[in-house]
Amino acid sequence: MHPDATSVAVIGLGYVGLPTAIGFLDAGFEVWGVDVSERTVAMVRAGQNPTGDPDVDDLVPPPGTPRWHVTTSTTEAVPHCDVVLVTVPTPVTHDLKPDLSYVEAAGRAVFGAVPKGKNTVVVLESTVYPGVTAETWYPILDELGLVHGVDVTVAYCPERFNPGDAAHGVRSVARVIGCSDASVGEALVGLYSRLTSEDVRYVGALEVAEAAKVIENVQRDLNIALVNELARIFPAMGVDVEDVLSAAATKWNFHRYTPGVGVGGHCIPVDPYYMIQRASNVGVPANLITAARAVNRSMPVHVASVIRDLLYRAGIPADDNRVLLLGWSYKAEVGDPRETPAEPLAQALMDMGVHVGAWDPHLDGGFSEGVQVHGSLEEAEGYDLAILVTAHKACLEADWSALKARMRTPILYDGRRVLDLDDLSSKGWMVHAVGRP
Ligand code: SAJ
Repeated sequence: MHPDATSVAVIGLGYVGLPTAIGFLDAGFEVWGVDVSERTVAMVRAGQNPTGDPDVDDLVPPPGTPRWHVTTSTTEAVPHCDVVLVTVPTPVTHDLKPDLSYVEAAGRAVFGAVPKGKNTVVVLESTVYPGVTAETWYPILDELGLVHGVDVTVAYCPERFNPGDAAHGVRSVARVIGCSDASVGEALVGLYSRLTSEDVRYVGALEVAEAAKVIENVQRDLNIALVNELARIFPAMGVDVEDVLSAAATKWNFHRYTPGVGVGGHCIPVDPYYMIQRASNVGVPANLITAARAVNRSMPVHVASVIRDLLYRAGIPADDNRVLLLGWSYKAEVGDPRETPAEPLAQALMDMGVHVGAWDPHLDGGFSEGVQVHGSLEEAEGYDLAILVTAHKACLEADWSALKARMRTPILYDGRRVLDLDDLSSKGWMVHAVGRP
């Protein structure tokens, strides 16, 4: 790879790929954006944002922007580029096994298009477990008769994108690079250093960079699981977990996390399964990682049972419970229902015969079957309990007095520990919260 590479292809124009492509364009590169979706390509070509991330709305280049090409054809884009970045999904299957089909398909399309002898550098950015890049892509190189280091060099640079957090966009986040060829690794340091103002370093083998990204999110899942487990223990002792966490947080190296109705998104609840799979492959149990996943996955059903009990103790007839979910998206200020805890929470309530309504100002769709969706909070009335599921600013700033007036019974459950319960109690709400006695 020429140290002064000037052209970059980005395969997959989703919530990571599109900002990455735009970032390299702004950094002065010739950029080819590729996506299999005609709809995505058409929207991007028209200067529109096909992702759910509002931070991208104003960033998509208008039609006719120089050095900016968007196509559905990998074959068309790759020959123009010194470096190809692959930012495709790496979800887990219904039985929680890693789904590497997108990585495989993208690799096959890219390697099938690299010019012989050009040593195109192909970088996987999607989150995978250690070993995936080599195990998935090297066999394709052999199959296509490509020589590593002559026709193509493979590298790994995990995306560290934080949806809804402009402060940690692609141009302001540290990166690590793994590659079997140190000179290519160092050349990629130069390339990514033109993208981001933060630290970029070559960390050695592919597996080191792959493992770093996975454990970043595994650690986060474990930390959240700890506070969620404490949120079940302390109320049973008559103690509010938030009081305990506030006290503990006075210690200089206590890292505070917040208990909630559950852990959603395409990163935190997913990446640990990659690590579990890899540990299983090498015959070493991942007991703690597995247990943390079980704790976080249990929260929505736990909260549903707490809510059912609250309704029972309030004397609401068991065959006529109505619960309103405030927020559905997995994360505040983001319109993304993937792995949202709202789904199992709503399902558990509906399985108990509860009528479930939902309102999320950031989502037009993605709600579970059977949930009554409200386009505006003003439409919601006659409920017995409202639960804050997603800490959207619009939820926090809702007209709580007006909502209370429309409730059949004014019971409020703060599922994210972000509300001023004393203030709401003074407004006549019967307040409860996760982790509170
Ligand atoms: N959550 C809690 N308690 C917490 C923190 C989060 O219950 O203390 C829940 C959230 O409500 C959400 C889920 O966990 O349902 C995930 O939240 P997140 O803040 O981790 O957001 P993500 O999933 O968008 O994670 C991304 C990740 N970024 C990358 O993978 C590049 C993660 O590594 C970042 O640490 C995280 O953003 C971030 O810092 O916000």
